[in-house]
Amino acid sequence: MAITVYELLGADDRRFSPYCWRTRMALAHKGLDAAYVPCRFTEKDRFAFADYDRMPLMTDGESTVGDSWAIACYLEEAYPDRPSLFGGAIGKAEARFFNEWIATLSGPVMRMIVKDIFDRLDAADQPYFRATREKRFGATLEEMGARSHEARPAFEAAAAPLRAVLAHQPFFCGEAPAYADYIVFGTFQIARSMSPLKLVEPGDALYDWRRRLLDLHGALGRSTNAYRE
Ligand SMILES: N[C@@H](CCC(=O)N[C@@H](CS)C(=O)NCC(=O)O)C(=O)O
Repeated sequence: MAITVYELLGADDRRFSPYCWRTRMALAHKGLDAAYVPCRFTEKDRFAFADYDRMPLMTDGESTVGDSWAIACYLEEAYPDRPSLFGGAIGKAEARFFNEWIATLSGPVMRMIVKDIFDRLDAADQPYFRATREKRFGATLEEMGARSHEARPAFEAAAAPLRAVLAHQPFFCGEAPAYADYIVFGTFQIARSMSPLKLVEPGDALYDWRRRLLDLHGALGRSTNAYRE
């Protein structure tokens, strides 16, 4: 069966959606090939058949699945003989926690880089992004950019338990990476591909973890245009 994923596209072929990165890594973890259809915010008509207006959206034969968590659950059920994304029911329940908790980390990251994202979108997408994000944040993108440093303490507070875990094990899922790692990785990928801001520096356990994630699956994470290692 052929798998197709509709994923978000920025300028210069940047694949920057944190949710789409979760799906990319999940498919690679399962060893499944997929055809990727890059879509800008203003090109959602490409998947109008789906009655779903977000990315990632995946089709697999007759199945159409939207939402990165739903896709991960689908892949785990549809391809049980491939490497597991969750490692069983307990791991799935814990990954679900990560799926909700990640907003604690990604919220501050978005506040730090939202203007940078705007700057690296295709011009056709910028008016839509400005209108929707200024409404969401209740501030102009320029105001958000000028105050980006104010979100740093919230990012560091969210990063603290992640660093504490990495003092004991190389991945959030233990000795080997799995879906909870990919959830966190997506947030680092949007920053890495769309902003010059350094979220983590060498010497930080999170930097080393991110490097391990970037090396995975044939260095899939490095396949997008980005600012740095
Ligand atoms: N809960 C969804 C969220 C997906 C989502 O919000 N994707 C963004 C891209 S990062 C999107 O498609 N946004 C479309 C828009 O803002 O119009 C998931 O986990 O996949």
